[in-house]
Amino acid sequence: MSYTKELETAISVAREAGAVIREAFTNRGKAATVDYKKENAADLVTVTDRAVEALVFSKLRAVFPDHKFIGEETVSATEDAKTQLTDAPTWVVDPVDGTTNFVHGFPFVAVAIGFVIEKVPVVGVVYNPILDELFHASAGQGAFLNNQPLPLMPPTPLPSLATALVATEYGSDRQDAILGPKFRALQKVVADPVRGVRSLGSAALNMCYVARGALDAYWEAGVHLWDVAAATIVVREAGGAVVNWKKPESSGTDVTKEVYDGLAREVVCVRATKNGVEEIAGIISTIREYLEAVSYPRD
Ligand code: LIP
Repeated sequence: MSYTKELETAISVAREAGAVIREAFTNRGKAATVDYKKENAADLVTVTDRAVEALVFSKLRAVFPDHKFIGEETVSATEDAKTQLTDAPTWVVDPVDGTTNFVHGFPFVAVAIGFVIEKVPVVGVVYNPILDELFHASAGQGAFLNNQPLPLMPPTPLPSLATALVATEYGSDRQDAILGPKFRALQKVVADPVRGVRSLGSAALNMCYVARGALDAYWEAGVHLWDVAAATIVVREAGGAVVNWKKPESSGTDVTKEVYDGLAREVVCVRATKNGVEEIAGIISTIREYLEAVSYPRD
C-alpha cells in the first residue's frame, strides 16, 4: 500500500505549520508565551500550540474529509482527555512538541504529524522549523532527513550501553511517585555505565535523533500518542525498533516487529545497528531491566 498522497500532504502542511512556529519563536511575542498550564505548572500551552493544531487539522480535513483527527490540544480540552483512537484512518498531531523549549527560545521544537491505520503509524512527518530539519517516512518507503536517507551514516555496532549516547525525559509531572522510578532507572543506566545522557525536551525529536543515528536509544514514561506516532514510523523505517517497556506475551524473536501500543504512555526505541536485530534486542533488554513501571492513565 502506497501513502504518497498522505505523505506529500503532511510534508506540505508541516512546512506551513513550521512557518507559523518559526515566526512566533523568532519574534518573541505573546504567541510564544505561556497561555495556560494543563495538568501542572510544567505542562505548558501557548497560543501557537492551539493555532497550529487548528491550521494542521483544517488543511488535512480539506484533503481527507473522511479521516479522523486526534490532536494534543483538542484531546486535552475534552473532559476525559482520551484520544478515542479506533482502527479508522486517523491523523495524530502534536502541533508544538517541545512547548517548554518553544517558550524559552530553546531550538528543539517540532510539529509532528502522524497518519495511523488500525492503530499502526504508516506515515510520519516531524519538522523542526527552527533548525530546518524535516524528518519524514512512510511504510516500506524508508526514512529521510531533508531528503537524505536515514540513518545518515552506516550503522555502527552497539554491543552495550558502554558506547551509547541515550536520551530520556523526566516529563512535566513532578510527584515523587512519578519521579522516583524515573530517576532510579536513570541512575542504573548512568552507572551501567552509559557514555552519556541527553534530554532534548521533545519526544518526537528524541526519536528522530535515534532514527538519524545521533542517539543510540531513548526511553520515556508519560508520553502521549501524539508525541510518538509520527516519529515511530521514522525510527522503524530507519531500521530501528520502537517498543513498550514490557515485552508483549505474543511477540516473536524480532524486536523490530514487536507490536507497539502507542496508548500505553511509554516508549523505548533503539537505532539500527551494524550487527542487526539481535544487537538491538540486547540493548532493549538491558534498558527494560533498569526500568521501573510508572503509572500513567492510558491515552
Ligand atoms: C513534551 C514531550 C516530552 C515530555 C514533555 C512534554 P509537549 O511534549 O515531547 O517528551 O518530556 O513533558 O510532554 O507537551 O511539548 O508537546
